[in-house]
Amino acid sequence: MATIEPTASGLSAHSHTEHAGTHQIGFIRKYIFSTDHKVIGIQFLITTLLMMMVGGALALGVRWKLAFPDTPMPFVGEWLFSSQGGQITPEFYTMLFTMHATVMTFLVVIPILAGAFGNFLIPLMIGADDMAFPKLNMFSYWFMIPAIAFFGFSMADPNAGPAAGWTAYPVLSALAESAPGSQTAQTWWLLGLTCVGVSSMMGSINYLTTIINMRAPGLTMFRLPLTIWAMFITAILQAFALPVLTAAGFMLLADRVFGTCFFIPAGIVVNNADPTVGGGQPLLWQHLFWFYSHPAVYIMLLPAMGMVSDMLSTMSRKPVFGYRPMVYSMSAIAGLGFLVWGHHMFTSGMNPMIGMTFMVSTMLIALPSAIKTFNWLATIWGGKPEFNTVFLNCVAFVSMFVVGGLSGIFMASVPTDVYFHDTYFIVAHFHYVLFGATLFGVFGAIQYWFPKMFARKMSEGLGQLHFLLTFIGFNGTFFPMHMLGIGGMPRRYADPYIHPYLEHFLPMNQLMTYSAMLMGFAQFILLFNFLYSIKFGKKVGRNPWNANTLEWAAPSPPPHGNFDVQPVCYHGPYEYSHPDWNGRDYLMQTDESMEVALAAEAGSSKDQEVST
Ligand code: HEM
Ligand SMILES: [Cu+2]
Repeated sequence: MATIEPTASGLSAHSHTEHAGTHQIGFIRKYIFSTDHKVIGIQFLITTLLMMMVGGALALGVRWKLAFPDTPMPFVGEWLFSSQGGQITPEFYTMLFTMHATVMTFLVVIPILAGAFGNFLIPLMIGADDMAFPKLNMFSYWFMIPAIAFFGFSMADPNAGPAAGWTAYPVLSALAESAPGSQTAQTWWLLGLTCVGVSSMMGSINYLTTIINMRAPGLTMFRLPLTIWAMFITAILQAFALPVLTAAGFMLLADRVFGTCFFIPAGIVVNNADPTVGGGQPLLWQHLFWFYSHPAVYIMLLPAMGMVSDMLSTMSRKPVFGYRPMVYSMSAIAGLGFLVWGHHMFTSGMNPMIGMTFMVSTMLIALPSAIKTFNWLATIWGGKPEFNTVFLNCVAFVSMFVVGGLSGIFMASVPTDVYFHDTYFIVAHFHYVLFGATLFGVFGAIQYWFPKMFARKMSEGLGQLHFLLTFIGFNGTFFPMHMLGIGGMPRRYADPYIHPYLEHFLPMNQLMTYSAMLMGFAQFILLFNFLYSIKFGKKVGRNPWNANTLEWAAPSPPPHGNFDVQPVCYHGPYEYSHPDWNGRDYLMQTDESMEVALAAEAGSSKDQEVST
């Protein structure tokens, strides 16, 4: 694409020297302890995709127990539970759901959005040569490794893994005697959580500084693509909410290790141990945990919302409908997100007046969420979408988000939540938002930005096959959970069928498990497609989607320092299909006008296209 003249401006000289420099540094500095945001982004991406497989395997363990409670677990059952005839024990089941949620939340969804895509995209989309603090960036990736190790130790603990769920409510999580896994496993778990927290914190400071300070000339805040707005707002959420969780995690660690009693009340007796001295407040943990973890659900969603907005616009060849309302509604979601944490605690015995306040503030979030949904639909409406993998995944994002958002409103309302709380209804809800929305957005984003990472496209056929199987498997697994929840099936029970009123749910649970297996299998297609296409995908140039944002003006893959010419930004990111245009339907942010763009295109030498 010849939209930039390869004149030697100040930056191009600078980036060429840097580029030359990278050839001299060795393999280890270049690919392992790299400070290049793109390498770090790809490191995050590959690590999180592998963690997704781990988290998926743990989930299949949970599903196995619920569908075939009396059958030995395949592959590992005989080895792990030889004394139980190969059947999953209740302690192991508890570890499975705790670690599944932990891995998926802290090692997959959060780092794949902020870590992988945030890192890869932010400097490229704002026309910068790297992050503001490249070394900090490198540390933010390397802090994930002890996190993975600590969570791994926690899982492999001989006393059974952590037993308190991903929410780690005390006193279960605070008293070592309270459950087999609450001994050392829970301590490892808290250390893992701390490392994840430090990693994210370093990332968020870096993102904020980079976006505020390093935008290309002409790239005003209201010319930023929505992906960057979303990353920016997410980084603010992280910077303000995360310290609360990290501090709470330290306090809980102190309760376990140094005998403090922040969360332990007096006089509790568990497993015949001496009564606790206490004086602390278990509810304090719930407040601190959810003060972070409600905003965290937006940390797990907003970046995907931003990326989907950009992808839908490009794929539909239309501007995003209502750009500024999109920015304002993301800000509103984030701002309100700090006021609603109590909706996770309606059944904790809180004063009904407070419950009412949290209920109203939670319902208010539905407004900006609805604005975004209608804007996505209006973006597609009247466009000329190509039904490719990217588009299909984005449409799945929007529709699954609607399902998840609507079940959220049921739970936001105190009278219904008192019934639904801790049933499978809530499990349905958060999987629709976290998997149905976020991960479909991520699958689209992988396909969409892959050509920038590796100068090749991923296979479209495999991409659509992966989408189709995942979509069917996903809905087969999670939709019935609404019915189980309404039917009163509690979450986190190793053997729900001891209650006769749940026996008739067994066949439905089996259907869900078969669907989950299908979905798990489909992820191998994604992994194969990803790895295969790095080497054998179809070669493409700088801008294979005819998109407008700055990253598509850089060479593919971008060298160290990113751009061959300092990008200058002339307008917003969504200039598509203007009725007055002839010749082509998009105008890149670096194109001064359509005339200049077409002239540059005509004057470009062919080898420039190929050399990218
Ligand atoms: C319209 C938007 C939403 C509303 C009204 C809403 C409402 C709620 C409520 C009231 C609960 C607590 C239910 C209970 O404990 O009984 C809840 C739980 C949850 N929500 Fe949402 N939600 C919304 C969007 C989201 C989004 C966007 C995500 C993630 C991306 C999300 C993830 C979760 C998770 C993970 C839980 C469960 C936490 C747990 O107990 O393990 N929600 N939601
Ligand atoms: Cu919440």
